[in-house]
Amino acid sequence: MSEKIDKREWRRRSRRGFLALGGAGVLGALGLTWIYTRGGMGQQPWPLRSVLRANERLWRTVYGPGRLGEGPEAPAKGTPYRVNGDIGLLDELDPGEWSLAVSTPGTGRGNATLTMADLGRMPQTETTELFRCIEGWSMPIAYSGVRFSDFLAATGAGAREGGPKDLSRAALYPYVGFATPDGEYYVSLDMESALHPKTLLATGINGVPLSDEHGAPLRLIVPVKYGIKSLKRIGRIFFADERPPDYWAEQGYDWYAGL
Ligand SMILES: Nc1nc2c(c(=O)[nH]1)N[C@H]1C(S)=C(S)[C@@H](COP(=O)(O)O)O[C@H]1N2
Ligand SMILES: [Mo]
Repeated sequence: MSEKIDKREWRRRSRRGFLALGGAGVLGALGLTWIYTRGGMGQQPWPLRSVLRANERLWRTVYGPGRLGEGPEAPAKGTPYRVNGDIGLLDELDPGEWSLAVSTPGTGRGNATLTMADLGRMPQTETTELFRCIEGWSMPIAYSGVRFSDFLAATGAGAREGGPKDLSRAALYPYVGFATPDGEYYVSLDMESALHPKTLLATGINGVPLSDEHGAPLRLIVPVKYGIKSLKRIGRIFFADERPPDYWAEQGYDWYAGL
């Protein structure tokens, strides 16, 4: 038997609903006020920061080194792609002057000054992936260069102990930092993301060498992270037990920046 609800009952119900909604709104507003008046951890109120931390844990467990599949189709050779960000690129760079400083603390090994010729002798990889910027655009790119994991194997950098070929987790520092030659732009990565097979020290994109504005002669491409981490014009790579400084994390962006 259907219950008959008369008009008065309806009015009562909708009034109750309206009050509940209003109450929820007030609670929501109080909640937001509460969130935004909490102290910061990094530049952010800690309740938000904790959410980012929880997200990071989630990404780490859901996506192992297998995250990202085959990737999109490679764009045709020479396809132009967007330029974004020029921090650390403002000085003229004389390609003949460029070198890469690598430092691994606590060992005699893994400290070196490398040239492009040195990188050219390491195994070369070509791959494609969607490159995503936090500003809300993305584009497929084909990029080539040296896998970061191959770079570690070839140089012995990043390892606390063990031979150059030893890439076991325990032997590696948990963090790696990158900086432009002038030190103006800098990022840091968790070692797991740095070792992703699609994380490259890139020398070319879409079949042509990097232009200056895209970070010549050597840049990072980390497709498991937003574009902020893909530092252009690498001057320095170093390893650490503590999270090295990160330009955008210092501005309050999520440090992990995973996707
Ligand atoms: N040195 C340096 N690297 C940088 C940036 C920057 O400002 N300076 N911007 C980052 C951001 S936010 C993005 S989206 C990508 C863009 O790379 P692209 O210009 O080659 O597309 O570079 C990243 N690497
Ligand atoms: Mo970006």
